[in-house]
Amino acid sequence: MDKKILIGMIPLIAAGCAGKGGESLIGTRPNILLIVSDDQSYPYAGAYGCDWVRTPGFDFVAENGILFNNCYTPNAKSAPSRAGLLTGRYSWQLEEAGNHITPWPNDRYLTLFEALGENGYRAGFTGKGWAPGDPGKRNGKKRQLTGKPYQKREVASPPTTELGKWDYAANFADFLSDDNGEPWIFWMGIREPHRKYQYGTGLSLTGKSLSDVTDIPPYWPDNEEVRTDLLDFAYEIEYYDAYIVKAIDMLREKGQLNNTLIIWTSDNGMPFPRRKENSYEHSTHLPMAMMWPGGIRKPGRVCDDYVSLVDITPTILKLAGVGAEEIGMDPVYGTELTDILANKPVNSRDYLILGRERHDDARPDNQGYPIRALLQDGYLYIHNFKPWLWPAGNPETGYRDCDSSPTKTSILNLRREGADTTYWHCCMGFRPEYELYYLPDDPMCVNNLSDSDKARIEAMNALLVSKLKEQGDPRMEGKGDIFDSYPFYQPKFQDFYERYLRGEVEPSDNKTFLMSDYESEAIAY
Ligand SMILES: [Ca+2]
Repeated sequence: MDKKILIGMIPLIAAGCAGKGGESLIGTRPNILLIVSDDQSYPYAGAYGCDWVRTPGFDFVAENGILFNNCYTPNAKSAPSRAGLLTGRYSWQLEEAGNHITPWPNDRYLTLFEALGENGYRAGFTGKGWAPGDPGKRNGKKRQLTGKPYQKREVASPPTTELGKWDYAANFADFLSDDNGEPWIFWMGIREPHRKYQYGTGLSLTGKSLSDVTDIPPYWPDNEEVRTDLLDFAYEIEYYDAYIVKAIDMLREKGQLNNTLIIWTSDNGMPFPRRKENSYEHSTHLPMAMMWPGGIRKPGRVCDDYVSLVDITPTILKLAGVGAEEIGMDPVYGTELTDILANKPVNSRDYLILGRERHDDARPDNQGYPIRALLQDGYLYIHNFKPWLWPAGNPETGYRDCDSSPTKTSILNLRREGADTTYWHCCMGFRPEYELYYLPDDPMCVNNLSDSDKARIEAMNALLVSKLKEQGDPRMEGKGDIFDSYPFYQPKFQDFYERYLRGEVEPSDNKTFLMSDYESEAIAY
């Protein structure tokens, strides 16, 4: 059957369902506005009670929809996290696309935007889509994994030197004006609060003071550099929030707000040591809110269920009234959330699976840092498969699995000066093979219970392994190192460690990495 005809029939079927119970949202085909910020951890938004990050836009969406208290990404790094969101699959189910800065496999793993774009939805994006990496080809053509680009509109004079160049709202207006009568799906790829930040602008542009910052974790020094860094991070969130307010106003003016599901989240945790790239609470726990005046029942709710970024694709497919495989995608492994939107009793998954393979070019032999983890009943169990590797990357090449920052510099300098090594050990030092944290008591993940609660580890590990086997995770079959064999998408990343030690590359400071991070002396451990 022609798929376009098939999708055209869905609303009739769905209308029948809705008529009986009045509650089902399946097949109602709303427009979808998916807002994905870059590197924003939970709870850094006003709606979560963080009063030094002011987010009227996010708070509005939460107050008029659902605020999710337990949304996590399986993999706390841009490209693999976005790949999971776009396919409804875990990063270890996506071959090369499960790593960072790699090619997306040609003709494989059709994304939600590609599939819906060919089946009755108009799909587009602005800002950062699936990145960084090479999207590869499908049927010989360069792929558009997040739909058609709308990138023409740029900000004439951004308030700091380090903000993204895109005018998200103006590009979204261009997309809306291309209306062809189909429902649409739009990826608002926010560049903030990715590094780097213009130092001190979080103070100079907002009237805040260093004492406004709360909850400095015990693994960072509480000093002026760290507090300034956090306020700069907050400023970038506040900057992009204003663009979403504009986008929502635009939808209202066009009469489309009522029939648009807004999903607002991030791709991974904040770019600070022991956060982004890891599997800890502030690495993987993300802000999320959804609003849909014409769909979400009983708006103004809070949802405490465990929700994963891989749940977004199956949810949107349900709303579109199509199955993944029916429109050419691979099977999805996320859990669809339409019952949560409809305020129906939810008998959902009571655990979340997290993990990672290779992120940046941070170690010898192009090795990653393999982790799998399970979150259940407030406990976070982490299995570090190779505890003999440097978790943040090798010191002699600057710990490249940890973005450069004033906070990182402060931690590195305190060790070099012999003043304090505690922070360095927590953020850069080796880790045990097993970790266990009870998040309600220990959200910073510093009190490892793995030695005192072996029964819990055993039970959690059994569940984790059984689920990963169901997912076909190569690491469960002793084939996990295949992730280290996938090439980076640009030669400059490949064998970086060896080429640097041989003196074949002269790395210089760039947006993400500073030469001052590189350790010139061996570190006794
Ligand atoms: Ca990111």
